[in-house]
Amino acid sequence: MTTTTTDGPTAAAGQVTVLGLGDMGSAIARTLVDRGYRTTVWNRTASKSAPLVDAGATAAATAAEAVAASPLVVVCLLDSTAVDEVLGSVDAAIAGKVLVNLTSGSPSQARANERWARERGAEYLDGKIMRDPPYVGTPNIMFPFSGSRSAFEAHESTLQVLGSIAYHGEDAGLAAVEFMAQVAVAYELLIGFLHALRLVQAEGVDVAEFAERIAGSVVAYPPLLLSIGKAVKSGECPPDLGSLNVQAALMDDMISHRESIGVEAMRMRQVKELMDDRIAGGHGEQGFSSLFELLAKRR
Ligand code: FVH
Repeated sequence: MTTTTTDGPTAAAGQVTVLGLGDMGSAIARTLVDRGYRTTVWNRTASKSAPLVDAGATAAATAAEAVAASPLVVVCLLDSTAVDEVLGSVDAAIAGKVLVNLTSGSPSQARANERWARERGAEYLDGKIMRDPPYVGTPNIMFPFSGSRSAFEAHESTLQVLGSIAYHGEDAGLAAVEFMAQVAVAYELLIGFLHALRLVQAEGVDVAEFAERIAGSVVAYPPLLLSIGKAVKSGECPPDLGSLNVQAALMDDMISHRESIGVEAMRMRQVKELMDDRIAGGHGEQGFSSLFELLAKRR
């Protein structure tokens, strides 16, 4: 995987089309206009192109007309259903273009889009967006890409204008794999955090002050994440937060404490069940990382 960060203003900027002018598509188009790209825009609700036209973009009447205007076509729509509808209306006009789809979606949708583009003589890059619209055009937003390597290399300097970028490989689904996994970690962490807030609030502790303390203690997590990654890769799972035997002894207290103050304990019960399963299998001396072994069969 290669990672690069945002460039400064581009002197000899090219032509780019942006399909989709929601919050994110508009931020992308605005950034391209500001960096000197001749930018053609299209949106289902045509009125959303007005601010961009005022800024210097050209509005096209149809998606196919917009695609015809530029060698590089960036798509940023709500979801894969919208992408299918818009690309369906573009169809053969995509021939000879590089199609960059930044719409959130699954690896299989990305691979299907790659086939769709290839069958029509276009190159395909799938990209995902790892932060909010205000960060577009800064190094503080990450865009993982996958798909055509030649398309990525040819348009790398333009893609860098949008933020920090990383190329994950020729399999078009890999950017979505990265996106789905990163988003999953965020949601798992945040739902755990919300449970903890509920817990401290039920005990009369100030939630905002607790949040400040947690913000301070999460700096200890990166080394733990790295060691768990190594443990899972090697299959050797030494004690990390202690052995599972020691960790499991705490779980009943964690669960009964939550239940006694009316806080939902489902997630802690799930963790305990996994620990008990590993211990019953003779792995009680291993660490938390060894729960990984149980996660595939529970799909
Ligand atoms: N906004 C964010 O913070 C997040 C950050 C992380 C990545 N996401 C993804 O970016 C994609 C676009 O999100 P968005 O914020 O621009 O979304 P909206 O502002 O709701 O705009 C949606 C655009 O999609 C168009 N659209 C929807 N359905 C259709 C359709 N059937 N045919 C044609 N266009 C369609 C919509 O058009 P209109 O309603 O204005 O006519 C907007 O252009 C998304 O994948 C996020 O997950 C953003």
